Amino acid sequence: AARTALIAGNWKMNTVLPEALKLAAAVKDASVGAPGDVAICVPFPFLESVSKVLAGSKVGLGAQDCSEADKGAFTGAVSTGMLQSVGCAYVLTGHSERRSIFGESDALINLKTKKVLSAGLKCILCVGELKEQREDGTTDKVVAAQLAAGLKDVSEEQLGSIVIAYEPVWAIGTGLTATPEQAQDTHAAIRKWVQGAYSAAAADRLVIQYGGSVTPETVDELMACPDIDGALVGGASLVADKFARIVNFKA
Ligand code: G2H
Repeated sequence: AARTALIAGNWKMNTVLPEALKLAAAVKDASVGAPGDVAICVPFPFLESVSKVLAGSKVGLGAQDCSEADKGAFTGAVSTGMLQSVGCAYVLTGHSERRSIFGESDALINLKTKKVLSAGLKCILCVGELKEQREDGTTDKVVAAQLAAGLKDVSEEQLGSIVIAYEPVWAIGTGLTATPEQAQDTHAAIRKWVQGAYSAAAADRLVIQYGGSVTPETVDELMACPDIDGALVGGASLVADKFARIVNFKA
């Protein structure tokens, strides 16, 4: 399928402003000849200034979370309207750290996902199984349930603004990467689920990223898999030369 790859960096809760500006400028330079699309999901306070650094480049700006509400008395929360007004194009939802550390339920993730879509932003919806679930052989079932819940009431048209990030929880920040075969198998299962829930055309268009300890050493073989269309990169996205190599993957 003629899908455009998306390599996205997820900086998580890292950097202070001067570092963020320097790193964003490096990503901008490194992405000039990149084979696919590139985005960076940066901490809220740096969105506006990073957006200025990225102006005129192919690098999209992303946020790591958003509120499920539009506005009002929600101390500490950040709305999709705010994100849009500072130049965001992408928002992550359902990251495993939001699920496990912040206790976000599938129902809340669905509300946030729909809020991102109704704001006209692109949503990177993250799914993935725990180590025990991989060992029990329930990966496909767990991921299907996360997809069904996360995409509840999302139309086929809206699905065009969704990217799925498959991130096996046991591979996140651990240095353990799923083998290309393990990742490919789960990506194929995700595409098959989308085919059943939506259509063959929707499944064919869907960009599915792999996430979990992606490095310059592992990116090429992952990207060579037929159903792996990109990467969501945490740790290695904080190191300018590593991320530069990842965005310039060779498939
Ligand atoms: C998975 C990934 C980015 P890392 O969370 O979302 O992080 O590449 O550090 O495993």
